[in-house]
Amino acid sequence: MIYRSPLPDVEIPDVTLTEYVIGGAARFGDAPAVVDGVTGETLTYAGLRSQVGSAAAGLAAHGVGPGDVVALMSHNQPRFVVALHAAIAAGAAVTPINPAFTVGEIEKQLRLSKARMLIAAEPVADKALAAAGGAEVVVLGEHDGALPFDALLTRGTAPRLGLDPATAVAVLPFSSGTTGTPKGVRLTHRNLVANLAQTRAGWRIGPDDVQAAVLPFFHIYGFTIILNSGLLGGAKVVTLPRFELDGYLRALAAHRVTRAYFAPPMVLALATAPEVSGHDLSSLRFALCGAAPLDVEVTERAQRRLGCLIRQGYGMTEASPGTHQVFDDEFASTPPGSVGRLSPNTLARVVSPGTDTDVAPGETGELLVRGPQVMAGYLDDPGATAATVVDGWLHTGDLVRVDSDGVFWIVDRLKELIKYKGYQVAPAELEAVLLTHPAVLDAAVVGVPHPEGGEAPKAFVVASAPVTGAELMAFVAARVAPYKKVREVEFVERIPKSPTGKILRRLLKG
Ligand code: 4UV
Repeated sequence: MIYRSPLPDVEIPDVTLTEYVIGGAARFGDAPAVVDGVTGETLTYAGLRSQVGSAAAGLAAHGVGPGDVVALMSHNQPRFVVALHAAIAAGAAVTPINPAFTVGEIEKQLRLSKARMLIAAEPVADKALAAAGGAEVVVLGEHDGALPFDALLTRGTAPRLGLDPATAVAVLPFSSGTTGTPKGVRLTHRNLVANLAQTRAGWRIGPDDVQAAVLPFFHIYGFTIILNSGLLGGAKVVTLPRFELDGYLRALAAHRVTRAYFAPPMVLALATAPEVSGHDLSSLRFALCGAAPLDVEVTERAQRRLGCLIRQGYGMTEASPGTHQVFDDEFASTPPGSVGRLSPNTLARVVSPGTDTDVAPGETGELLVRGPQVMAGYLDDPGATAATVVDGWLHTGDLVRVDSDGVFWIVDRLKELIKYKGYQVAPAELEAVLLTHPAVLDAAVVGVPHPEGGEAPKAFVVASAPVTGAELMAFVAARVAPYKKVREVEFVERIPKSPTGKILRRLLKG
């Protein structure tokens, strides 16, 4: 049983990501493209196009070209956008790094991605320099020991490269997928162009739109759905470096934001905070929440306060990310709590987990998706790729059901991935850290409910020497970004495992 989109297939232009996203920027001229919601610094479409061209020429003159990987580590700001598209226009693949990472985590991503250059925001330049190894550090601003990004701006224009959009990797975000530690996700130009074209079929984003961009561009939701969809449509994208309720509400009102994008903790804050009523949010006509489950009752409370419907988005890094959409034309009629219907050019199956057998319509099963947005594969990991994309079908690791209108509902997560505030936390990564502690003989990490994060990591530990839970939590916290912290420890006699040594996480979740 194969499910299809209600929309006809769309044509996918045979161009690079940057050509697609800002190739038409000339049409929007001096209209604002990206505005820093804190400083007010504004990059117009004409300015974006010319800065991307000259920085791409500078990067090319500096030796960056096809086959290279450039790492980009920054909060949301207009310079992120210039650096991103300049590196892509120079022919490189960009691997985005979370600026909250520790030096050890940055080193690891640089090593795995084989990045030759690390472009970093000024506030995280010291970490970048400490982690860089053989990679050259370029700073968005100025910082001792790093090449200023502006020094790369030349009078030239982007080189003509003849890249094949179908095979050249444009972006290399990291995701743990259904199992194991984070892996580079090879997203080609075609994957990303396809997802933008698919998304555009369901959403009319135009020059009159203003998109609030607080969710990070280094994550695929911020990257494709907020930033690049906005630029493709000619909208104004207003960047904020982090979510802080009052500043966020002020930005929504001051910029007359029309389209807002949330992760569940933001909706929770909006549902409960009295401040919301003090701001004029009458410009809002679309609000989307995704990246983790969202409670329907919380949704209803938040949308009453906002005066705007909130619907859910769903996708995953490995699908560039969108596979489903609540279309603009069906926004009000799509039930809250669902993730809408299939995007164009996308097929889905719902199977009994671990088998290739379709479940009956309306029954719960694992979602498999297929379409031009599905990744080319994991970097240097053919085993994980073969286990995740089988005969072209991406195994999402999510349990879903489909109703008789073709509307999908995410029911549960089958895969081991933990989502803290929508951010990926890979249990295998935390287990590896715990196992380096001298008093830890064995460890397993699972997600448990958490009031702010939705869920958070809890460690089950077999100790070989006296140690406290607080000591182990501090040990992990010193080595990982704050959102990955282990927030609970339970000591056990042994970790339940299958005969092949696989941790039986469901037993630990209770
Ligand atoms: O790989 P990733 O970190 O990717 C994402 C992508 C999020 C979005 C959000 C809005 C969109 O419109 C869109 O296209 C993509 O988070 O994590 C993927 C996993 O996150 C869970 C699910 O387990 C995915 O496999 N997830 C994402 N959205 C939802 C969700 C949701 N609405 N409800 C429940 N779980």
